[in-house]
Amino acid sequence: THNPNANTQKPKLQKKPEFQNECKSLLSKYLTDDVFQQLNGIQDKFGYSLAELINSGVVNQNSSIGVYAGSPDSYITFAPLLNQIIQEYHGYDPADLHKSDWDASKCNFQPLEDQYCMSTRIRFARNLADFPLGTKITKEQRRQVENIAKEAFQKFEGELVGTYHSLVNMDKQTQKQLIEEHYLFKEGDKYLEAAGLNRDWPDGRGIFINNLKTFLIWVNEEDQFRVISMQKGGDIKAVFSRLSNAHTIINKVAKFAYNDHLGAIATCPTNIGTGLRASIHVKLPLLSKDMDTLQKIAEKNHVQIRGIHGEHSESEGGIFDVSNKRRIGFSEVELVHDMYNGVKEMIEKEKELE
Ligand code: ADP
Ligand code: CIR
Repeated sequence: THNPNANTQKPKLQKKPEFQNECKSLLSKYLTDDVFQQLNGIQDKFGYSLAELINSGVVNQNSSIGVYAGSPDSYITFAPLLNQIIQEYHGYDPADLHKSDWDASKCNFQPLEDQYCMSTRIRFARNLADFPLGTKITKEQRRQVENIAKEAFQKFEGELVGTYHSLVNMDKQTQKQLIEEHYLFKEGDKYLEAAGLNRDWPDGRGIFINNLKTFLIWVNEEDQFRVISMQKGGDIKAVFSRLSNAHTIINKVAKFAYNDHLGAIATCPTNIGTGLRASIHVKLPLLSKDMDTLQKIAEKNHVQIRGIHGEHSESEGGIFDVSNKRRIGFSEVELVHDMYNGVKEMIEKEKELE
């Protein structure tokens, strides 16, 4: 079925798109007349154009970022726009080098209290080298990615052993329940839709779930791989250790798009580098009545506040998803510390109000 908002832009735009006054996206800030003139009409190595790169932020004027890459090469071809977005979001410069450190023994902090911490989740995003990203991938290539993923999952051992569930074969009730329980990605995201990321849905999409339901891999959603470790409570070190182990293993069985400057390549520039988002669902019923203070603590600690059902959702019952905002320029261990520091300070503030 044809969707009018899907990414069917022509390679060259007639004129620079307009942004409403209320539009606060980084796209609207950095797509100046000069940048537009420079990039309009050119394409990356996979044929991805500026029109495609920016469509989501043009269609969805309430975007916070507004762009999605089409391939690893988009970051080079469209650098005059993307470098500025990356600089503002992560504080990362074009000459900086990516850092990585998965040593879980460096997370030597006390588990945060389960009374406040409902659950902890850490994920990283990856995409295969030699393929376009999900925005530009063909149906056939998407199926190839899924097959590579399924073969890789066969090699998991111990705690990571589990089952792959294709979305094509999943009944609606199971899908709904997995989404509500925070395991599965949602369906019909309008930002992804406008970027062409929902084409051929649900073909080629699915989720791997280990037997203990503590380790998951999303296949062919916004990124080709989202590798996730999660469990109830606030034991960040346990969640990180499991993910670190999985990271070692999955790198042996799949070749991911990566370079020394950008680290792991992601579809959204917010996810380049480590691709790591460490979050806690933290319960702050009193502090939630003072959002200014909560936001101040978040900014100071470089953490982002999301609602209970993920990005662009609302909080319920004073529970927030608090996660590291930056994903590059700092190692995995350091970014987990950002999240820890932010959540810890929020809990301390909550206790003062009790
Ligand atoms: P991501 O950026 O990792 O894709 P989203 O914001 O889209 O994350 O959220 C994906 C799902 O993960 C949602 O259901 C969200 O509620 C869930 N989630 C995120 N953090 C946690 C957490 N700490 N505990 C439980 N579920 C979580
Ligand atoms: C937006 O621009 O709002 C969406 N395309 C989502 C951006 C990713 N959000 C984030 O902060 N990591």
